[in-house]
Parts: sequence; structure tokens; C-alpha cells
Amino acid sequence: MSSSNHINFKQYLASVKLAGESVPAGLQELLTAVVKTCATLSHEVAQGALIGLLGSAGTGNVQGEVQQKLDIIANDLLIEGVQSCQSLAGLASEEMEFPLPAQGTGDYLLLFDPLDGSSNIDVNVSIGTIFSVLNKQDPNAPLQTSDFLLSGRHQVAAGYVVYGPQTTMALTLGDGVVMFTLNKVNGTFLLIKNKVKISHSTKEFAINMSNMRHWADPVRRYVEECLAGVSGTRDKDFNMRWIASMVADVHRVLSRGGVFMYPWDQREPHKPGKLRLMYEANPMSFLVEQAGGASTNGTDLIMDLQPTDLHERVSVMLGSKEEIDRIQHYHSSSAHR
Ligand code: AHM
Ligand code: MG
Repeated sequence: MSSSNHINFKQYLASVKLAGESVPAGLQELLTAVVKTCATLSHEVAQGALIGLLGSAGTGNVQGEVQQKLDIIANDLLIEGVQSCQSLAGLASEEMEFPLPAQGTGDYLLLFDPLDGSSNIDVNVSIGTIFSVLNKQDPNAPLQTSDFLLSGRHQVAAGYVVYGPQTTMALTLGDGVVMFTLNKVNGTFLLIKNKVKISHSTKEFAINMSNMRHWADPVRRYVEECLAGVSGTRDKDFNMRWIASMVADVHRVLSRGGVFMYPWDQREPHKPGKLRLMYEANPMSFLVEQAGGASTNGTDLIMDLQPTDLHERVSVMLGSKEEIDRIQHYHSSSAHR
């Protein structure tokens, strides 16, 4: 099918109905700005060493992680791309300790991980951008960090853009999941898939196996049963993938089913996990639920968690519903987390 048969992102936003209503103009303005910036970012990412983008920036973020040059460039580009949106009240990012007020008078809040999968930048493996949109509860009060501390159920939009062999975006506005691919010739995202659905059962899981000795019992039990294959209790062989870019791993789960896990482990027992709730786990959980899958920290659905900190971490297990139900069951029937 040629690209002339696909509607573009703006046309999609203008035509889609949510419970019979058009997408609010302010949300259309904000999402269009995000997506336009991601198209620019895709172009930058593809240049890599040619424009001096690779390597460490020599700085650290609020979470004590080394920032890559591209982490900072992506963060700056996104701020610049959305800050003048009239509908935006403020934004928050993995790369900034505190939220930034925007120039607009509207009541949307934007959260993002500007460049997810940083360890893959220098080795030319897929990376991505994750975003989440909330409504500021009190539009007239000055912006505060607490405005962002809403559960995932409050999200009005969420998505990611994966910069891989193709640049593809998944988006939800709370009524299913759609996917777009970037036409790199003219910089527009074109609709490629409607009503994305995650198969309920799967034979594929994704986890960083090098952490196995640190896992809690329920996660170890689940993975050991997958590894036992047809000769174990699961009666089927499983396949394993680990890209180490959540965006790319979740994109595979949305595309062909599977389970993605970055669970709590004993390396730093007081940290609930590695991934961040507000701009990684929540938007991905919204997408996964909207595609018919499930997302849990072992005991609770991630979308139900009440955040207490902008940069808080969470244990994440998401994907095909039957597997997530099983993982939750292993947690509830175990004495150890
Ligand atoms: P980042 O946001 O700093 O890039 O970190 C998050 C990434 C996820 O994309 C990925 O799932 C995970 O870290 C990989 O971690 P590990 O290197 O421990 O396997
Ligand atoms: Mg990340």
C-alpha cells in the first residue's frame, strides 16, 4: 500500500471521536507538537556520529544516572517543541528534577522520558520517546510538583515513538491503541494500524536474565517454568527477547504479544524497581490495557497506583493477559513479595 492511502496524524486527530466527541482542540495542539518534535528527533537520531550525537554528556540526572548527549538533546528539543502550546500548563521529564511551567494558559500536563533506552544509543539499537498527558486538577493555581502526582487512570493520552528501522508511534486517547509510521521523506506520521490488540496468551517473555539471582520468588518461579518448556508444568516452549529499551520491548509486545518484566530485585531492596512510574510505567500500562493486555507491579495494577514522587520507581510486569494473571497469582500465593 502506498503512503497516499494512509491518513496522517493531524487528519486522524481531527476525525477521531471519543464517546461521540471530537478530541479537544488543546489536546490536538499539544499532541501535534509532541509528534512533530519526535519527527525531528528521529532525524537527529539517524545522524548519530555524523553530527556528534554519540557518547556521554559527562553529567548526571536527578536519579544519579549518567546522561548521554542524546538524553539532553532530546529533552531540550521536546521542551522547545511544546513550551509555547497554549493548552499546556507544565511539563516534567526524566531528565529534570522539577517540573517546568509552560507559557500556555491551558490545563494539560505533559510528562516524558525524552530518550528511553539510553544504553543503546551508542550501539545503534532501537531507542524511543515515551509521553503521558494529564489534566491539571486546579487550572488557576500556580504549577506545583503535586499537580503531576495523579494515578495512571487520570491519563488523557499516552504514547511512545520507537526510533528503529522504522520510526513508529503507538498512541492511546483512552479508546484503543493506534499506530503510525513516520514518512521520513516529508516528516509526517501516517496511520498504519487501528485497534491494536495484544493476544491473551503468548510463548514469549522479556526480562534481563542476568539479574535472576536477585529476583523475588514469584518472578523466579514464573521464569523457571517458562524455561522448563514442554517438559515442565507449562507444557509449551517459550522464546526470550531482551532489547534493553523498554520502548522497543513494549512495541514487540503490542505487535505480537508477550510479557515484559523489569521487576523489583534485591540489588537495592529499598527501591521498588528500576523503571519510573510517571513517565515510563504509566503511559506503557495505559497503552497495554487499551490493547487488551494487563500491567502489574505484582500485587496491584500499575494504573491504580497513587504516586507520591515525580521520579518514583516501580516494579513492572506487563503484556498478554493470561501471563500477567498468572504472575499476579504467583505473587499473591507467595510469602515473599
Ligand atoms: P533509561 O530511561 O535511562 O534509558 O532506562 C530505562 C531502560 C529501559 O528502557 C530498559 O527496559 C531498561 O532500562 C534496561 O535496563 P538494563 O540495562 O538493566 O537491562
Ligand atoms: Mg527510560
